[in-house]
Amino acid sequence: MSSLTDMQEWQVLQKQFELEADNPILKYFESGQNRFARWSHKLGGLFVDYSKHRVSDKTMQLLMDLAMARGLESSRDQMFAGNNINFTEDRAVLHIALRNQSARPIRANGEDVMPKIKQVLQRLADFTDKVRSGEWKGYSGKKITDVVNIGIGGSDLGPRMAVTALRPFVTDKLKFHFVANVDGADLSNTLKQLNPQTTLFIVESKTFSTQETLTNARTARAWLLDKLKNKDAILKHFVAVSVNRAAVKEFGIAIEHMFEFWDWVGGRYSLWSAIGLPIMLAIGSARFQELLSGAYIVDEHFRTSPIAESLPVKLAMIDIWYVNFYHAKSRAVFPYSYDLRYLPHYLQQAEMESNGKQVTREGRPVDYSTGVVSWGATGVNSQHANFQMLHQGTQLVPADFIVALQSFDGLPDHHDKLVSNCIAQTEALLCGKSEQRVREEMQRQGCPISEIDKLAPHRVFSGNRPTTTMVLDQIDPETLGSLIALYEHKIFVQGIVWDVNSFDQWGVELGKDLANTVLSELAQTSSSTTHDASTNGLIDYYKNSKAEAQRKCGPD
Ligand code: G6Q
Repeated sequence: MSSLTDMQEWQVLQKQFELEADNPILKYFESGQNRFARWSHKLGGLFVDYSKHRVSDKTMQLLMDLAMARGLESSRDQMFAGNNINFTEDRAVLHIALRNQSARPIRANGEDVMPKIKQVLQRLADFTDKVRSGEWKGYSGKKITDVVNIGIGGSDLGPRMAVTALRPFVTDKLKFHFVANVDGADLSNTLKQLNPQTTLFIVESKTFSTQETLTNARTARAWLLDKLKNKDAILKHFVAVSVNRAAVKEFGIAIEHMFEFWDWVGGRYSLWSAIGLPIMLAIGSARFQELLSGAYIVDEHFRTSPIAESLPVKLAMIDIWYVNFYHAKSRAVFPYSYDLRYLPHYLQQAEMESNGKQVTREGRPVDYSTGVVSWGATGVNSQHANFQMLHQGTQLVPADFIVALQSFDGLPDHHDKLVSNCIAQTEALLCGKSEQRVREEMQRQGCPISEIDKLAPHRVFSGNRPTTTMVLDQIDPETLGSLIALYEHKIFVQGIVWDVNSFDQWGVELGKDLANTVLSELAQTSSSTTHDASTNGLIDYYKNSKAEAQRKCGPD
């Protein structure tokens, strides 16, 4: 047994599970319990209802006992104090410093990081003002009309999600494009839409060594030089965001056009840093500040609240209840918002890359699940696609439903329908539909008994399927900042309970190494022999097919 499953608090929870696993959630709503009021929380522009869960008051208390026993308070304090909690990379984890709105210094390796954060923020704001006002001109003297972000993973998903989510706040003077995939289709399709004289490329890469990003950036640079015929054009059309000054310089981007961030900002936690430049260009520096302020509201709640009153802790522990006791294999998020359509992708990276780990912080294999498959898509589209399995499938899939009180589109009829669908789905998942009710309905519709017998079982919904509903005042920078920070801290709490390092990503690094190894072999004419038989076979199959195609197309 591991130190987690060996703990008394864990074993008490296991017994509690045996007692309560099949309890209907509806029982917790019985009169006098006031559960909706007690199991919901208003934090900044977020209202979170976590009452529709298979968690009793007693279970919640035991989950909190476990969180306390895992030393959550001191781990949280260590993060805020700038200790090197990402110990496999010997780094602090300070995305919280990027949105610190107080005068409180935050130190990494003894140095207060706040002055340099403010300095870079000011440079970003100055640059943003110049581009948005048209003062920043392209090489031929024209204003910028299109911004292309070239980056992948943490250097893509955050800006892409936020620029899309904040559509009503985005300037109509600039069009935003995001290129991530090394598949040439991504870049070439984007380039087709662009005028080189009015395009600004932002190359975002923490390391500035990522194959996909550098390949896209080099091709974009070649395209620009081909069109504008002068290498000085790069100065006006390329800026970089990175921690790696030398590589940026070598690429040919002037250091004064590089915006810095630091090794204590993890890629998937970086949208608050200079990686947020596309967001700032889109919504302006004042609105970007609101995004940071929104996150700060949640940071302060997490930093100062007692564990038992902390919203991210509660949400984290509810998930742990499903993952480790019900053995749920996935969790889902359904934004009832077209603008939030990239949120499930963003959260998928945040959750799966942070906690998809197989050893404890001491390096011992875990004997419990450390995460789930995180997935999702927009409501209502999901209702017409994957919700069938949520309602009647055999897997337990706890789900977050996200919706806003206000829409910006001036179509109230649409918005009421959107909201009603969201609420109705959580009700249906909770309440289900019994066989008796199905039969009564069919009888009222005049169905013959033979048909009722045949069809009733297919129309039954077992219900008791858990959901959290998050109602945003509106999808604005501040509320989005709060929402993302809430998920970030939830992920942090889970990492502490599971005893994993949530802030490294050796699985991603592996892909980066392997890609270059295979690539070098694709250029060789001899057969591959250094891999397993399947990998050798695939490499040879590709090389031989490509050679054959070239022979056919070549001069005859
Ligand atoms: C995020 C990961 C990963 C990373 C990308 C891009 O936490 O580390 O998604 O962001 O691999 O890396 P670069 O920014 O270094 O290009």
